[in-house]
Order: sequence, then C-alpha cells, then structure tokens
Amino acid sequence: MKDCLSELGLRDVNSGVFADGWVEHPSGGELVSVNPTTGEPIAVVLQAGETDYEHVAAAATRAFESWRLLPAPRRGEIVRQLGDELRRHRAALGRLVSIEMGKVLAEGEGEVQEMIDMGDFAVGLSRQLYGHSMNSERPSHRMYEQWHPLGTVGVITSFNFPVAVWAWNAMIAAACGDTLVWKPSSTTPLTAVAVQKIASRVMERNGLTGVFTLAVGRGSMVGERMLHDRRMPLISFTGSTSQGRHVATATAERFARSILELGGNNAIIVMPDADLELARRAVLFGAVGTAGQRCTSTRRVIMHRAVAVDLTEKLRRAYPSVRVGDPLDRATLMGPLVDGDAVETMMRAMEQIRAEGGEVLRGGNRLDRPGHFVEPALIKAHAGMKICREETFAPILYLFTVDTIEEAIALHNSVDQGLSSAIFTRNMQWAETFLSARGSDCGIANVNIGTSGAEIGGAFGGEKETGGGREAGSDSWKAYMRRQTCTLNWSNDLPLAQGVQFEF
Ligand code: UN1
Repeated sequence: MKDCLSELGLRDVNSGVFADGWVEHPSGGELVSVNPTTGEPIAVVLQAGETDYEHVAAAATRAFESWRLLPAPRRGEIVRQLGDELRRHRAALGRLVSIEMGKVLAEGEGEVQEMIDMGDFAVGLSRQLYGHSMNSERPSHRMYEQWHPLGTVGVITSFNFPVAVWAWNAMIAAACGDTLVWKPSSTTPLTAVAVQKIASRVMERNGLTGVFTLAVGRGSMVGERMLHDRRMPLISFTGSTSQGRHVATATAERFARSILELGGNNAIIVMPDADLELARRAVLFGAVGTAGQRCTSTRRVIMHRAVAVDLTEKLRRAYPSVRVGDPLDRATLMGPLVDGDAVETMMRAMEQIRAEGGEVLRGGNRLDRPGHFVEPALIKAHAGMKICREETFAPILYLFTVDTIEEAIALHNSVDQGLSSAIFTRNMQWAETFLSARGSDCGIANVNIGTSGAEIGGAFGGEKETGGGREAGSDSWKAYMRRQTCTLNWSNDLPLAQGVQFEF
C-alpha cells in the first residue's frame, strides 16, 4: 500500500484543497480516509474551511478568463497530456481506488481506464465543437450557431466511482474551455487528492493554474456553497435521488444548470429464447460487481416463466461461489461495502424483504470479519414488494417471473428510477419492442448486455428520478457550453423576419 501512496505523492497528512496551488493548512478540520477492507485508517486529508472554499472558487473563476480564450485544440492538447499522465499511473491509481473504495482491482483499474478513454474522447472533441449553419429566410443574411465556454463548473462526485465521474466532467469541461471546482465524496478523499496532484502537475508544466481545483469538505459547507455560488453556472452532481432533489431546486432557484446522475433501479429482462449462460454472467456482473454499489447495478431480473426455474437454479448455484474478500486479491469478485452505514442499510433492507414476503434464496448476511463485508443476496420477489422499488446501494438482487413481453416491460418501467436496462433475447421483435417508444423508459437500453459497464462513447444518464442528466460521450458536451445563435446581415437593407413591414 505504501508504494502506491508514495508513487501518487500522498503522505500521512494531505491537504485536500487546491486553488492556485495546494493550500498548505486548510481550516476545515481533519478527515480520516478509512480502508473498508480492514476498517483501518489509510491517511488524513485536511478539509476546506470557508475561506479556503472562497480561494478555490475565486481561483477557478479567475482561470476561466484566460482558459476560455485558448483555442480549443490547444486545450485538447493539454487534456492529451493529462491522459498520458494517467496512463503512467494507471496501476497505482487503480490500486488506490480499490484500497479506499473497496472495489476489486480489475474494477479499480477499469475505472482509471475510463478516465483515460474520456481523455482521448475529449482530445478529439476539442476539434469538433461544431455548431450548425442555417439558411436565413432573408437575402444576403447568414445564420449560424456557435458554442462558447460556459464558466466554472461545480462537480460533486460520489464514492462509488471516485475518479471516473470526475473525468467524465473534467475532460469534457476542460476541452470546452470551462474550469472546475471538484468536491469529491468525503468517503474517498485520497483518490481525489491523487487525481488533483496528477492534473495540477500537468497544468503547471503548461504554465497554467486554476483550471482544475479541489475542495474536499463537508456537503453542508462546501457542497451547499457550490449550489448557491453564482460564479458556477453549472453544477454536475452524482448521488442519491433525495440529495439530487435538493441540488435541482437550489440550482433552479438561481437559474443555474444542473446535470443530475441520481438513483437507478436497473433490470434485466430474460426471454424464453435467451442464451441463459450469457444472461447468468451478465446478471452476476451487474448484481455483484462493485458489491452492488454502481448506479447501473442490476437490482431486478424479470424472467419469462419459460426460463424462470432454469435461470433461478443457475443463479442459486453461482451465488455461493462468488468469492468475497480482499479487493486487492485477483481471485476476489466482490470486495466490502464502503462503510458500516452501508452494511446497516443492507441489513435493514433484508428485514424489510422478509417482512414483505420475499424469499431469501441465497446470502444476505453480514460476514463476521473485520471490514464491511456481506454476502450478496438473491431474493425471490413479487411485484407487491415496496422494497424492490427502492435503490438499496448493496448487492441485493430481486427475481420476478412474468408471462409476456408486455408484462415484463410494464413491471420494468413501474419503478421511479430510469437509468439502465437490458433484455436478453435473440428474437428481433422482442428486442425491438424493448428498444421502441413503448419499451424501456431508461436512458440506457441494452440487448444481450447487462445493465452496468457502459462505454464512454455514449451519453450516460437516465430519466425520471435518475435526474435526466447526460455525461461522457455523444453530444453531452453541449451542457458544458453556451449556445449562441448568430445572424449576420451583409446586405444594404434591413428586411425583417416573418416579412414584417415597419416603415418610417
Ligand atoms: C455510476 O455507477 O455512477 O456504466 C457510474 C457503468 C460505469 C459507470 C457507472 N461505466 O457501470
């Protein structure tokens, strides 16, 4: 562990505040980063106090004045250097993610790869911030739209993807000419400090500062200030639906934009012709991967009656063989939950499951060892269970049985969340029904692929109580820029639109 901390420049006590440079003694108190595998402290991060926050926000606002004027391809070139620096530290940073957050090493490294992929995407994007040109209805007039940098973006991230979600926002925002204030989750401050060190080294080499800034601190102080800070025209927030509702109202109140990535309640529909072996593997990765702590985790499987017995049996056999343990051990499939509260929440959900008549087929107990370990739970559920409508951020999987595709889709869409969805079938009509306007109501819909593990090239996000935000690929960049419609008259006359005559 020491090796990876020292490669990343981390010490026993670290500043969690970067404005124009590291603030040596921020005044917001000590935050101890704890290893969820052992329950032991890893290191201390010093949090932002009120004046520290002010320094950070002011530095990012100042940096915007010049960063926005740098040609976008030159900003892209700097983002390329950031990607290269991340490549150099992929192993160490991936390991730190596993140590601090508890996801297994393959997933920790995968998360850093997601950052690198975002970097590559943003480099290309920096030469493709296209606007349309339109045909004006007036003679000798030209009409077009262009995209300008927006300002300083406030980015509030969650513990479960402590670095990738920063990259979704940071790489795009930087290419678009915006600057950033990052408030990471208080559960994973060390990975944030490590990423900031990498980013600020690259910026320093280019004689720049204030483009990427960091304010580790309490949500009630740093988070609240960001929501109400008029210097930040956009807040990108990842977290629970209840917190997201607060972010939505606070930002709307001052007409700021928000990108919200909130709760999911993702399901896989399995039809009679499905390749059950593929389905089994996708369900397991989706339900057990990251210990069920992804927004995209598979929480429900909706099985056609024709395959319900078979698939249930396959899962019953697979669940006990999921190796739970040290995330740094390559043989482990599921690490710990992030903290003691997460374990308590899962245990409460298990009680409710039993009270509502769910049948526990496998697991669901806490493990008697140090750290926050649980067994993944496999539940035979029925549509009346209220708990299945909630996102419990833990490895609990509900199995439902249905008789038709219509019934499957109705049950699928009956929850409040709308992030990710999947169907397993080779039947074109079933697949297309699922993808059609009367099919899945989610932001992400997959065929013969599970609900989690999206590629960065597409826009990531969901509908309903998931919040409607879109991040990462496709045209998500548009949320980070302001659109300007320009009409230019090169005639010697002043014709009015819609043919309006106004002579005097
Ligand atoms: C999240 O859980 O907040 O699609 C993000 C996935 C990952 C990102 C998940 N690429 O599972």
